[in-house]
Amino acid sequence: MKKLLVATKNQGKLNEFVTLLAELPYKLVSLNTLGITEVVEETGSTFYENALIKAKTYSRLSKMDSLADDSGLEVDALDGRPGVWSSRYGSESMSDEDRVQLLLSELQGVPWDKRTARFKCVIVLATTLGCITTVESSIEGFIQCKAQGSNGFGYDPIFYLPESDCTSAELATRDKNDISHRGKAAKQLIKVFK
Ligand code: ITT
Repeated sequence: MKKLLVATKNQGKLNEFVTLLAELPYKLVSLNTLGITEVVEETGSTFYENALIKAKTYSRLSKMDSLADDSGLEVDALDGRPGVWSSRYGSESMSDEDRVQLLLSELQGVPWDKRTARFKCVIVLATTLGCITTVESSIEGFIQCKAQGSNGFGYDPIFYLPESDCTSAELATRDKNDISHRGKAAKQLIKVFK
């Protein structure tokens, strides 16, 4: 079976990709499995640029077809922040929980109708032959005032989904994958493979 590197250091993303791409006729391998520890600097100013940097660099390092995801949360009341800085929001040493609290403090006093936000995800697939494929998607929601739920990762506990009437951390993995930015982008990628 052909191998495909899912090039992420984020365990939450990796877990989601393993489920999302299960139907592909590829054996998915992770950076950990390959012992690749290089940290790729995300110097781009868009999700696409960063996903491209990660996919190309890890494909070169692994000599394998590789996919990378660059994603994040855009909050309208913060002019789109943290955006591409979502995993580096605050300081690099902060935990997901610390970042959630920082975001909540920045939004203190912002009324519900102004707490609109979206998760965006760009996935780039870079093959060893230099072929680049890009898919992207997003999901709209609101930043609620306190964290709820323990599934998922990152900002899931404060991302309220009106159609589900709960946060994305309260959704079962399968339900999050059905509607999430990453889930919808991954479905497009599967179509490309087919
Ligand atoms: P890799 O670059 O190694 O893939 P990363 O976590 O640094 O890992 P990004 O630069 O793409 O990845 O940052 C994505 C951040 O956006 C992630 O760390 C979360 O804070 C947030 N995020 C993205 N998708 C999310 C999701 O489905 N649920 C919650 N938070 C998410």
